[in-house]
Amino acid sequence: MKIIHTADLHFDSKLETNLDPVKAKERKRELLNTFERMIEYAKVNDVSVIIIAGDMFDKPRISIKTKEFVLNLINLNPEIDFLYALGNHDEDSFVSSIDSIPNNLHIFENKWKTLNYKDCDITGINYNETTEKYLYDTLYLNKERANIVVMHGPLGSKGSGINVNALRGKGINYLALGHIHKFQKGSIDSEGVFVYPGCPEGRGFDEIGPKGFVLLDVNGGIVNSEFIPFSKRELHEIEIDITGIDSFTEIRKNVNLKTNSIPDKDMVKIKLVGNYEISLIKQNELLNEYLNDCYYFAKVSDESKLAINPKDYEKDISLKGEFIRTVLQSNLSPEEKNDVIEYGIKALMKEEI
Ligand SMILES: [Mn+2]
Repeated sequence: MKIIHTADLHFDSKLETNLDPVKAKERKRELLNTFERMIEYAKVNDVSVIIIAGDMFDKPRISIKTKEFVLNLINLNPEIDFLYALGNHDEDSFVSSIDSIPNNLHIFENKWKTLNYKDCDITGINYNETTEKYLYDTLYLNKERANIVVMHGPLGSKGSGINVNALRGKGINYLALGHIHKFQKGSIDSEGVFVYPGCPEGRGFDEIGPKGFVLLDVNGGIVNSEFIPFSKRELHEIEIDITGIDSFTEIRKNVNLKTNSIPDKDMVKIKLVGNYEISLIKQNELLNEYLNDCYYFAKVSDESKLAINPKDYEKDISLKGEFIRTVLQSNLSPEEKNDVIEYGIKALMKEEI
């Protein structure tokens, strides 16, 4: 029996931190399209259950379009069971706004509920302030069976998250979690693992790297699981050390070397780091435009620092030398000194600030 474990779809996320309104709208649709593709994958690969371990939506208010889209997909695929545990972003507005809940949509509640399938039992609960008080003491599984347990929350100790230690010896083979947006797998005890599938699509540069879902194969009481990269686009953060680099052309050459394997449909953030010489003219805006021509979206974040050796300016009688000495002797913090020197030098060189 095959099962998909997904979570943190966050439909209707704003997505406007980086993207312009047109692309943000497009990306919002892509989140839904990826869910639809996941269902197609399920049909083609004989998957009979899709577990959604919370945060299907992003906020209490769900647009009618999104609600209809999701409900239609569930209704049009009666051969697949959708098992849904509420997450901290879900509240219950989706569930309470449905006139008739599809037969193949099973929503977990504030007490443990088990669904029995041919090869395994799937048991879930909505993790929240109320249920965390009793969920450990009320979980009883049939240890003769393969057991999958579903919840949404961070790892932690009792009272501040899901306490994996308190779930040892309960007979869990696979704990299907949601909340952490990056794929993560660890062991509970000799019998079982806990898994966060991560979100199916990265939404910002705090969600970089491969995104997808986990495919479970339950056979003869054994649960095997595998992360399947599935996102339409991937977000990348690439560090470029500009220490010792003396021209914009060379910066761009280094950027090209480090990004040439990234597909143009992806999103790229270039982080400039290191200590650069005063003589370097960086042209970050030009780099930004160049990259945006190469990728769906790109941005340059400049965290490099000016390399200043005070000794070089001890005897420099030029205005530049005088200026740098004054700043270095001031009471400013090292970061402020760096910024003041950088802007000052640029002004002295009649550059754009
Ligand atoms: Mn989430």
